Amino acid sequence: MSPQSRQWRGVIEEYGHRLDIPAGTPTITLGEGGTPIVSSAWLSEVTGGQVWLKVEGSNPTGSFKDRGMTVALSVAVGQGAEAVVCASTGNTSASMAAYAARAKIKPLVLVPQGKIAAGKLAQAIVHGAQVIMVRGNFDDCLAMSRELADKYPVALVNSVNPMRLQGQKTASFEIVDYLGDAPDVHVLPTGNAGNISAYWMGYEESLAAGESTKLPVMRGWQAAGAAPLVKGAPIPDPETIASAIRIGNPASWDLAMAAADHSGGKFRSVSDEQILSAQRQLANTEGVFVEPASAAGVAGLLLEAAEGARYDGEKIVVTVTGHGLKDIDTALSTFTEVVDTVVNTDVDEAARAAGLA
Ligand code: AN7
Repeated sequence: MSPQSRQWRGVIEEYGHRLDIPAGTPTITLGEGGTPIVSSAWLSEVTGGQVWLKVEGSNPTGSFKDRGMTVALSVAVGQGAEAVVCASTGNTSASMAAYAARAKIKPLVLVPQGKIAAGKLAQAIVHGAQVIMVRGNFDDCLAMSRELADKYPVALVNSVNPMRLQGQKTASFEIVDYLGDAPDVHVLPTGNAGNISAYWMGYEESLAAGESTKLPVMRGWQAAGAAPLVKGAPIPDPETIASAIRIGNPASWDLAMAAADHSGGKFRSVSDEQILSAQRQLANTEGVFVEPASAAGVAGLLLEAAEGARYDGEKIVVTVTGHGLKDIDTALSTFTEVVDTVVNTDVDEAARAAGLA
């Protein structure tokens, strides 16, 4: 890249000095990170605070997973790995497959059969991953992936690999950079709980480095049918339409609980209906199309506002974690009155159909 270029260079080049990774690690990047922070007049009005959306669907493979995957794959390659494995509800596998293709190593993904959104599965396939469907849920796939990595020459890149959180913490750095300080509240969907743990690490490091003056209250939102962190115990059979967060036994349980406790935050849940409603409202009010799981935080903010919570004078950042195009089947399933107007090649007919004439 030319020296005068102002293009974003990916999280390792931008934040390498703040990442705890082995010296001499090569850089496998697709230019991830540097995602938009979009103000939301709608959510600001509803809550009384100032609300921004951190739009992680703008990452190269369409989700926040790319921040962690650039680091995990770079370190794996630096350590001589020839194959990588992950369990996934979809986005981790899409991201891993892309970075593994770039690193020229073999990607192996374990996913719960029939529970992966079509767009994500397509990504894993097209990037050349070996996709193994498991008759079980995500938690079963993660247990199998861990064991595969223990017994065979394949590196595990789920978020139990600490390199993933190193990469994902950079989202906090970007938010602190944009706002000039940490927000008062940070809201995000929570499944395997790596992301909330990574954000918290990033905010703590920003404070320690003198980049910010405070720590946000961390608010994680789960789907009602898959809310182990709300219940306080693993859920053996998690179920939700938000397939990305259909997880019953989060790997980063302790880190996530510590983030909530130490920040004065907590976990709550929203129903599938609330998630789908928030997804649709966000798309047609703010122009931001996110996948169902990604709308859980927005749904939570709306729920608490409806319960009477006020955030006057406070700054709130809501991470929307993945792109709406990942799962169009679920997005369109909420439309009962399907627009299906067919006209001849006749402008007047089109005008009448559109209500213009
Ligand atoms: C869009 O891809 O776990 O709490 O295997 O895809 O850090 O797990 C995805 C999780 C939120 C939850 N939003 O984040 C996987 C996987 C989206 C996601 C989450 C996921 P974590």
